[in-house]
Formats: sequence, C-alpha cells, structure tokens
Amino acid sequence: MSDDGRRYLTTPIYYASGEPHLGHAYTTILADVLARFWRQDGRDVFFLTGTDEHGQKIQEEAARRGVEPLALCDEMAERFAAAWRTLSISHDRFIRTTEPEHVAVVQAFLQRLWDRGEIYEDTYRGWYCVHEERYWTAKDLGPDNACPDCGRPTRHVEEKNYFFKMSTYQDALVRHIRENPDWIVPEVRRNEILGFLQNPLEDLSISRPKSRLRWGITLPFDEDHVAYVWVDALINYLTASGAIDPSRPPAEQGWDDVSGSWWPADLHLMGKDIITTHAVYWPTLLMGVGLPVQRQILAHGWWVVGDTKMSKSLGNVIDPLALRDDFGTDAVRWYLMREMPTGSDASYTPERFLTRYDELGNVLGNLASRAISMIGKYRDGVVPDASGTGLDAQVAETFARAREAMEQYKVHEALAAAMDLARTANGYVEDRQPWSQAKDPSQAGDLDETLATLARTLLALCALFEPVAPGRMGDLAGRLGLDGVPTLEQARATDLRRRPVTKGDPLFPRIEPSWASD
Ligand code: ME8
Repeated sequence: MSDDGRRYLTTPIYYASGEPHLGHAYTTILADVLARFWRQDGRDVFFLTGTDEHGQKIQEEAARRGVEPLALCDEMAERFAAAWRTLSISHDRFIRTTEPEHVAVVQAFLQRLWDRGEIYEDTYRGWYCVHEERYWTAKDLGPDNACPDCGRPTRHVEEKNYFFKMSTYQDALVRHIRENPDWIVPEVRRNEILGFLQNPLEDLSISRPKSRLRWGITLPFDEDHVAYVWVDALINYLTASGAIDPSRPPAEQGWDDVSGSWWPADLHLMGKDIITTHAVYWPTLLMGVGLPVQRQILAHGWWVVGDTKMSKSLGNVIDPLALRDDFGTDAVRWYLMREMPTGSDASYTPERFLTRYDELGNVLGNLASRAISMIGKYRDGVVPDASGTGLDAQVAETFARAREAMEQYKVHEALAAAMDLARTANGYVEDRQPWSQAKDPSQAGDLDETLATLARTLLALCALFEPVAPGRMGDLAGRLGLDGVPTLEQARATDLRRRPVTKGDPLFPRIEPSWASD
C-alpha cells in the first residue's frame, strides 16, 4: 500500500469471449466496495477494470460465431460495461486491450525488453490449452493430454517463439516475496507461489507465430509474430497508469521515472485461478524493463455451485443481472460481499441469498422505517433538538472495527460490524420503548433523545453501508434530509437536529422471487 493516501486498484480484465457472470461480478463488486470505502475514508482512488480482447480464445470464438474478432470484442466489451453500470460499479477507467494506446504501450514494453537483451528466439515444443491460454509440459497433463486446470483437451505445438529470460529473475522474485510478507495475500496463496518457486523457473514464451494466431499485437521487432495474450493483458495495468508515453522517443517514455503517474499499482485483485501470471510473470516482466513491481496482490476464492467452480462451460453460471431484476443491485452486492470471506470459496445457493436479503430488510430496513416513522408520528417529521449521542460509543467502535477489517480486506467482517450496529440500534428501540415514552409527557425529553439518537445512528449506518449498498443508502441519505451519503467523518460531524425527515417505501421490501415458485 502506498503511504501517500492514493490507491490504484485493479480487477482482472475479463475475456471478451464470454458473458459477464457472477464470478466476474464478485471480483468487480469487491473492488468497488474497496474503492468506495477508501474514497469515503478520504483517499484519492484510481479504479481500473476492462476487457482482455486478443488471443486464440477470442479468435476461435469469433470464427465460431462467423464474425470479425473486433466485432465480437465491441459487443462483449459493451456487455461488460453495461453489467457494471447496472451493478453500480464506480470504476474510473474501462480499458480494452484493442485500444491504440494499449497496443503502443505493449510494443514499447516489448521493444524495451528486446533492447535490454531480455528476449531470445528458440523453438517451443509442448502442449497448449486455448481455454486457459497457457502452455503445459507433458508431465503436467492429465489423461488424454487434458489441461490440468480446466480438463479440456490440449494441443501439441512446435513452433518458433520468442522467450523472455524469466528464469534470471527467480532469486530476485523469491527475495521480494520473502522480504514483503503482505505482498501476496492471503497467506495460503503466498505459500503456493513460494512452493511453485522452489522448482527452477523456466523462461516465458512471449510470442505466437502469425501463421497460427493472427489476432494479437504485432511484435515491434518481428512482424510475423504477435505477443502472447497474457503478456499483452498484464501490461494493461501499466497502460492505464499513464506511466509510459510511447508517442515520445524511447529515452523520454517514462521508464526511469514513474512519478506523476499511478504506477505502481497498490492492489491487483483477482481470483486464485490467475495468481501465477500476476505473482510470477508480471513482476518479473516489470523487473525486466526496470520498473517497480505492483505493491500488493489479493487473490480471492471461487463461487461454487455444488462442488464445482461456476463457469460457462459447465452450464451452471448464475446471471447476476437476473438476480438484480428481482431484488435490486444493492441486494446482489450485499449477498456476494457478506457471504464470502475474502480468500475462501463460497457456495451459491438461492436459500442463502434469500436469508441474507431478509437480514437487510429485517434489521437495517426495519430500523430505518421505524425510526423515521416514529419521528413522523411523535415529532411531526422533524429530528428533535436533543444531543442524539446515545449510541455514539457504539458507532465509534463500529467505525474502528470496520476500518480495521477493511484494511485486511475482510469486507464480510466490516459488513457484519455494520449490521451489528443496526441490531444494536433496534435493541435500543426495544429498551427505550419510545411508544411508552410518547404516552407520558414527563418523558418528552427522553423521547427527544431516543429519536435524535436513532436519526444520528441511521446516518452512521448510511455511511457504513454505502460501499456495499450505494443506491439504497443514497435514498436513505435523502430521507434524512441530506444531498448525498456522508463520509465516515461527515457522519460523525453532521448535526441532524431540527432537520425534516421523510418517510418512503421500504428500503428492502419483501419480495417473492420469480424463481421461488419453480
Ligand atoms: O482470466 N468465482 O479472464 P476471465 C469467483 N482475461 N471469481 C470468479 C469465478 C468464480 N467462480 N469465475 C471467474 C482471465 N471469476 C484473463 C485475466 S488479467 C491481466 C487477465 C473471476 O474472464 C475471477 O476474478 O477468465 C477470475 O480471476 C476472473 O474472473 C477470470 O476472468
């Protein structure tokens, strides 16, 4: 993490060969919740997502559909961008690897590796999995030469390739991982990479002959070859940072001084399936061009259905937008964030989705609706002129718990803390019994205090839940008479006394999902 208060945060760029699904939505929402939380905490955030548009997988999918690769990518990039709009993703940039700027940065990057003597030519003999876009050696393969990752058949290839001297960076990489215990989190993934690095690291094939693959970025030093799609894709993080300006002469492109750009990234977020490319290929490539490596890698777990990772090929993909149609964006975000401890796997079930949704309605929604309607009923819809500090200690404790959990990326714990505060506030209503206080004129001051405390706590909850439920919390802020959701600091400092509040429809209404009757 940078100590200058800035945060450059990335998601993987997703393959433009398939539709966005719940797994993609999870990573992107997790990144969004972090970005929103950091912004709320006063940091300057640059949040990047996008689509991975070159390589054999895209070329073959386009051929299968009978369209040009770029036409397929245009359509799918828009599909992802639309999904992120409906899921309230607040990214600052959506990058596509077919953009001319990215193509130029990839070429400048490869040229620099070439100029520094980091690349050589050789014959590659081995096995290739198009779905994972990865090479394997015979000893890695499963029965019938199946890919060890996805189980699909691999193809034997023998061709001229260019290789990056990745092996020369093995010691430097191991040292970096050992000296920076938090560089890869969670620890299980760090150990996985250290285990992988106990074996000799091979050099990395970074090109494909155009005779086999046309859909890629042409190498600047050999126009019969294109860049390997993973090398092309990883460089997106650098392109978007603005560190490299390929329109300038090589010596002035920014390789020796990244100040003034967003590089190095503070956090690369991804699923555990693609940790090796991010924790081994990418940092060694950066060392090869002489740039600082990314500051941290966070690899999360998988959403599974039954025992199987969700993926399109298995036909068990859940469409997050369909869930959203029934329950709203915030409910999908809440379920995904509250249900999965960052780093572990979680199982998607409709029953758990409903249970988590009910929690939103019964605890947070219920608190908001009863607090605002009692202010309406007993005080003509105006927050009473009382301190409202009855739960301030609990609010402060919750802010501290949430902040600490978020620093460790334990989003589910930060949200559990926020929900506990809402529960505490409901308990406070039961204890104080405002309906009894209202019957006794001598308790008018106590009733004022009860209602003002509920309004003030609602404001704190509004700030705490905003990263996960930005739409509904925007509504709640409006009902409390504010223009927008406050930051954590503002929630503490805002004085709600004598402000009018407005009743509205339930924030999280009871819903009979369309699939419940199946
Ligand atoms: O790998 N559970 O793209 P991709 C949780 N283009 N997350 C999941 C998931 C699941 N079941 N399934 C997918 C690529 N994901 C490359 C990345 S980056 C330079 C290039 C998420 O479309 C998770 O973040 O296959 C995973 O890492 C990513 O989608 C893979 O997306």
